[in-house]
Amino acid sequence: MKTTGLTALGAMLGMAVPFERNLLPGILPVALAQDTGMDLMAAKKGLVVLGDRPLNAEVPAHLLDADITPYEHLFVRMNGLVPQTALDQNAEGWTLTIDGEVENPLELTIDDLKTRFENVTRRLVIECGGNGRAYFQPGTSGNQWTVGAVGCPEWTGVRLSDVLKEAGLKETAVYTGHYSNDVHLSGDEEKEVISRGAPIEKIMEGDAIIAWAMNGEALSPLHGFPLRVIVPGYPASASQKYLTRIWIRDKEHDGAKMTGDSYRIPAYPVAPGTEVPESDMIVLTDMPIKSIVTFPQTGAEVKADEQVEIRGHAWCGKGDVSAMHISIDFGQTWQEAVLEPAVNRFAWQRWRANVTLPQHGYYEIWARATDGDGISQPPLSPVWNPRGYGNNIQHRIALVATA
Ligand SMILES: Nc1nc2c(c(=O)[nH]1)N[C@H]1C(S)=C(S)[C@@H](COP(=O)(O)O)O[C@H]1N2
Ligand SMILES: [Mo]
Repeated sequence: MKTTGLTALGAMLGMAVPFERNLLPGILPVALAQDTGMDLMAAKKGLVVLGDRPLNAEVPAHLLDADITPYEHLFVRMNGLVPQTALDQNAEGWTLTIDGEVENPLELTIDDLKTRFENVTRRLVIECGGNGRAYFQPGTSGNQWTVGAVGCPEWTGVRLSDVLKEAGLKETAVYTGHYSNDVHLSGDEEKEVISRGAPIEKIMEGDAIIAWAMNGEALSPLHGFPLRVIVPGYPASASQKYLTRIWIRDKEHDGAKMTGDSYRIPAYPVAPGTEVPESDMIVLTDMPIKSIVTFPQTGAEVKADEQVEIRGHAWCGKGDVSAMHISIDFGQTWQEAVLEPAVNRFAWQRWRANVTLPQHGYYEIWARATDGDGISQPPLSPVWNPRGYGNNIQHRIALVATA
């Protein structure tokens, strides 16, 4: 067989493809059809699938009512394909490498992590940087997430800061770079799917963890089996699943989806639709203050003149929600909700309010959280950015009051 001068497709298949010019873009050769992880969605309940290649699915607001988001109601965001090791739930020989700007590079087994470092269990919000993208005008490319690319499961693992202390950070250490073994959509094993990171300062605050369990069970194939990072407060793209390596960098990490306009926003506010030069784009870090109404379900019927409980969650990338308000009159007046304290830093906070709708008819509940700096969620989409990140527009639900 002649294997020289192959096209990219030929190289992938390992042989010439004589009629390649007839293959329309988007038609994947059967021989390359991979498992996209779609059958794993059977155990998810009520999610809205935005795409199957890569697999992306969000959660309707009313299914996010639990304090601890259960497996079946956690959103899924894949940039590539679920790796075979995860599909097989095979962690045999899995190691995590810590290298780069460290005194003692480490190669740790999962057992090493479990036994050599203090184990911690924390409720930590993960929210996709693009959650809310669907509300930007003009629209921006990417998954059209509405409100449900967020969740707050309970994670068990070790502090990433403890592991980095053991590795001994050099003076030159400034950023982490996260790696995994998921497969690029092209099937090309050489191509990185995603490799993002966080400033060392953020990691050394001690909130970021390397987790092996979610809600008391081993991580699932969709959520990073056998190890993942959780960098709470940051867009969840920093929370690498299927973690194999953390490369300590001497500069801002420049792995896949760290550069260009991926997870980056303009350094200054721009008018909607503006083309922003790459040099003026900066990495998206703390996610903005946000809240969600999880009960009642939008469209629910309630009785006029009777008290109804409205509830949901509030969270903030800086970790401090200071107040929660709701309005039943399209934002004319606001009532303060009762805001419960967080069980730990970066867990979402339950809020509740009782309202009485004065007469029969159509109402909306608008929800607005305020962060520790006094910054509240806007009633309209916040500052537009080319890729539609960080939209913390107030969540609204509809209620019908019957006489
Ligand atoms: N290895 C790997 N890690 C990843 C991703 C990915 O595609 N591959 N997606 C990231 C993004 S963009 C998000 S929003 C979260 C989603 O986490 P979840 O699927 O567990 O909800 O994982 C992050 N970690
Ligand atoms: Mo994401």
